[in-house]
Amino acid sequence: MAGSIERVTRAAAEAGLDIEVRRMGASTRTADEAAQQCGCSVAQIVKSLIFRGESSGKLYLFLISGTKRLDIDKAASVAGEALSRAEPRQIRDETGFAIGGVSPIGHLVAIPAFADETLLGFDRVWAAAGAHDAVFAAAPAALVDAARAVVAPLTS
Ligand code: 5CA
Repeated sequence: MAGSIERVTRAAAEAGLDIEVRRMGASTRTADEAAQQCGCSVAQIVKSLIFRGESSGKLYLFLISGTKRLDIDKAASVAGEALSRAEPRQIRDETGFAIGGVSPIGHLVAIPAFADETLLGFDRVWAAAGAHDAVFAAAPAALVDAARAVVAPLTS
């Protein structure tokens, strides 16, 4: 998607987050693939999961470690409504990113964001940068701030 990596870079700069986007030249679509390319543990990969509010139709972003599963009840509790998986088309229209490259920052539309508290236990994490082979590293607290994410327990 044209301009999506630039959108991530700009959002980071606006948030005061110093990042270097790396194009790996191989797929980083899944947490396992991203970890392989980054040479880090799967746990240090940040998954940017998009769900849709069943009442409002609005999207929500949940940031969790690559080895964790989102607890849908905990996610619904912080969102304040029941959630279901978002359609790829709505994800693309509102984030500006295709699935596999959804970044925690730089969305086209403001999306309420939440981060699992276990992410803060790492020195450094890696997240998608808007394309299926693009990633950036950050300190988790700085990434959570840049994403304006509310920290909560989101995994089991
Ligand atoms: N680039 C990597 C990590 S840096 C990445 O984006 N991983 S991810 O986990 O955040 O994004 C993949 C996620 O997209 C999957 O975990 C899954 O929850 C979601 N996904 C995959 N296929 C679909 C689909 N058809 N509809 C909605 N969500 C999907």
